[in-house]
Amino acid sequence: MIAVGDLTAVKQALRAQRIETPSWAYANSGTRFKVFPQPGVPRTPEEKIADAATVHRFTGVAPSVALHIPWDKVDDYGALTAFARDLGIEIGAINTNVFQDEDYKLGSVTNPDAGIRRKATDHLLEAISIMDATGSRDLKLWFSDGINYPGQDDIRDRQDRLAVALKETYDRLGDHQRMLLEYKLFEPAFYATDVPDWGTSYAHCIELGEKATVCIDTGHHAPGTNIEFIVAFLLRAGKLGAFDFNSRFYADDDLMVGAADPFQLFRIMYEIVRGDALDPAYGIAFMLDQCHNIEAKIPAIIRSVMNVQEATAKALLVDRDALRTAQQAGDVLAANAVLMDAYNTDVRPLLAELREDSGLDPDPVAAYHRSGYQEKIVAERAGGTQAGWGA
Ligand code: PSV
Ligand code: MN
Ligand code: MN
Repeated sequence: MIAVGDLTAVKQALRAQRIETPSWAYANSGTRFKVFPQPGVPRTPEEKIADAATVHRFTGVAPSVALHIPWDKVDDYGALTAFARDLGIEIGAINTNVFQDEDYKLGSVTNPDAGIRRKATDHLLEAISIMDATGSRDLKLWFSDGINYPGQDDIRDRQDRLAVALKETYDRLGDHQRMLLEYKLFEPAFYATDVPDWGTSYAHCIELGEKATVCIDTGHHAPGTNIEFIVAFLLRAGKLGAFDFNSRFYADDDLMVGAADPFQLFRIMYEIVRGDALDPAYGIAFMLDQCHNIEAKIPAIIRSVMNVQEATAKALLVDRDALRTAQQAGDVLAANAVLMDAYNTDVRPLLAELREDSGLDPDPVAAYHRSGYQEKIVAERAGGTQAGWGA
């Protein structure tokens, strides 16, 4: 059982929690086989921002939206920022795209062709100029770079090329800007990816300096990888900068966070709580990186935000004193039981109460369905755009 005094701190932490939603999750998406268009999806960056603001309106904890360049390219980023602010949200991380151009067939910043490397690096620099206009703190880098066949290119030279591009980009960052380096085991490269794992990302970030940190996308690991270990390690090293949350059953499935393995999400959030890293002031960006190919998008994103909140609430309910005592005593079963007690607590009433205290509907998905927003966007928007993949 949880003492009432503890609950006050739990509620306070949950109230302060922030989750960023991605612009591309609001747009049409699919697999390499088929994109199933949905009525009412956004046609412009402004409409994606409006949907993100709607998610924030019903959840109260999603006050920023990540953009993806060039999918969200506009002429005036200052105006776009003002537009977002008028709707009550901020523009968050700027995601770069050096994977959808013919030139990048053999890689972007690791391409053997210096001219193509220049073009890719220039795109990263351009993204920082966009950050200057939007006031964004984070530049998020994901590289599809890699090779498909042994011998195709020199693995070590590619690391050198990567380091050069990262350094030039890092040096362009302003005082209050950061670089998030995301890793991914495979896909689209199937033999050797240039940033395949947290260790590679970590090593480059160490070389670059304190403004470079690792982004953990929960879908980017080999099956069975202990992600909470990575979280604990990077927190200890001061190098965890962000999460891209999503769920996977097989590969980079981009399903709703907490859908495939809510227990894993709880274990991750426990390490965050253990590291006192939940508060936005600590500096970790908790972002979603998902695609809603067959389910309704806005309700799925609201649900995802709620799933993160539920895992977080359970993590906050872990009796850390009891856990420490059991661990120190070497009482394996008692220690495990402390964790499981928290995980098995139904936190939905607590979160419902918290929402009501903040003037929100206790059931954000139901409130969204009642709001008429979906009907409005279906009526107003004809021919929504595609997120970018799966064309
Ligand atoms: C591709 O795997 C990817 O899903 C990465 O996770 C990026 O974060 C995302 O696309 C947006 O570029
Ligand atoms: Mn990602
Ligand atoms: Mn991904």
